[in-house]
Amino acid sequence: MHVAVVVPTYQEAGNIADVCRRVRDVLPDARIVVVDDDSPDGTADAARAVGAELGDVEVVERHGERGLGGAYRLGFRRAIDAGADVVVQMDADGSHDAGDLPVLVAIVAHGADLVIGSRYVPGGRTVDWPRRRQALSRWGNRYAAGVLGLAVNDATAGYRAYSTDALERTGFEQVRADGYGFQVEMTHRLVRAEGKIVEFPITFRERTVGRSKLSRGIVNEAFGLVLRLWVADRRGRRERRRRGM
Ligand SMILES: Nc1nc2c(ncn2[C@@H]2O[C@H](COP(=O)(O)OP(=O)(O)O)[C@@H](O)[C@H]2O)c(=O)[nH]1
Ligand SMILES: [Mg+2]
Repeated sequence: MHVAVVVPTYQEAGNIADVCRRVRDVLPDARIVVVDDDSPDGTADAARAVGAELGDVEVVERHGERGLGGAYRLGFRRAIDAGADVVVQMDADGSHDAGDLPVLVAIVAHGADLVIGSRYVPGGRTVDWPRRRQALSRWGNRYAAGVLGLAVNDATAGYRAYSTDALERTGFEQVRADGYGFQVEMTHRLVRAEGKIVEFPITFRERTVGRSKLSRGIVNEAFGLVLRLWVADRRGRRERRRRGM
């Protein structure tokens, strides 16, 4: 079972070495794919330096482009091309505990299409998040799941593992959404495809180094995206009814 861990980075020079070391400690055979968007703080160089020490760290640099969605699309493709059976996505800032990796991977190995490291199932939590941030994430998730009927508690989560087969079936390269919207749209695609989704409780810790890059604009984009997906679902249902399916 080949595992690749895709880590998108923007301005994470102070974090990237630690996260790569932690991943290597728990999954000695995993490939690490860092996707950096030309961070001015030298994140890519820091990633290459730690890669030289650890081995099997691929540093992919995008120039003149920003955005989490694009970084994931490219990182996933690289991971699949390198032969991964399981593709994990993980933040660089220490919010996601590498200690959870073995169980996330094991759940996929046992047949799940997607396992979400979830803050909003019993046992899951967020630590050191300001109340406002917590409320926004909690209600954003209720809104997305409620409107789209997702039956997933943490559709915006960025700590996940996909089976490569399921990932290919989602057509992830067609997803245009960015930021939290990317996570929601990927979840929506898998739910519609009747994929087997498992939520595993995690503790999400606010970063201690650097700062968040996900802005108000990204949040608003995700709200609009949910409505667009809802409209598309309705259209699809009507179309199928008309064709008598
Ligand atoms: N490649 C790339 N990575 C990004 C971008 N924006 C955020 N990231 C990375 O995505 C992860 C999550 O972003 P972060 O700012 O911590 O979001 P938050 O945890 O929701 O506050 C981190 O590893 C970031 O470095 C981007 O535009 N491009
Ligand atoms: Mg973060």
